[in-house]
Amino acid sequence: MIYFVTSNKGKYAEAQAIFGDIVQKDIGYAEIQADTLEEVAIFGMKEVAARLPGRVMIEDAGLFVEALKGFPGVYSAYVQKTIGNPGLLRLMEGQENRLAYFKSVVAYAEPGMEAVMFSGEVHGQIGFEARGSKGFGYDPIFYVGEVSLGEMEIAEKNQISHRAGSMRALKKWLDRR
Ligand code: ITT
Repeated sequence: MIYFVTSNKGKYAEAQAIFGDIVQKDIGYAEIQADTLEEVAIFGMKEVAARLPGRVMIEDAGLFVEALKGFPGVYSAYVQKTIGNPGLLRLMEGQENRLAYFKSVVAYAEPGMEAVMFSGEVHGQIGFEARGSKGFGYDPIFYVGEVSLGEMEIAEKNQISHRAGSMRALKKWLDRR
């Protein structure tokens, strides 16, 4: 049994669709201010592994907008909480370059081993309006082709998403051992 330490139900639902038998643990951990998702994940994993001996995984994700030089990136959670999707759409007003990507970094550890990490990305565009009420976070304003992630069922999002990429890579690694 693997514990997925996250406060985010949407993330958990997506991961569960890939792994099956995982358990959500909403115990929180310190997310340091760092330049990369990898650093945030490594640091978080140290704390989580110490507090929860067993098979554990955590995941850190971010939205990187090209016209905003990668913002909100590692600050995605804070930006979502403060200005939210309407605020990000406002920042993008008048911007022709809508290119953006999501990145996910998952870290996994079990007692007696170094943590391993896997990442995934999905490239798309920031739309001009929010669409759809499925998913969570930035999903309604992130479009792949004509469709926003907020309009996709989990199964559809999991065909293309950053999280599906990182989690499938971890699953493959676990299955091959
Ligand atoms: P944790 O407890 O797992 O940290 P979190 O929601 O804080 O949950 P992150 O720090 O990894 O997760 O996420 C950063 C922000 O990006 C946060 O506001 C998320 O809602 C958003 N986000 C992450 N993955 C997303 C996705 O697949 N679709 C839309 N928004 C996403």
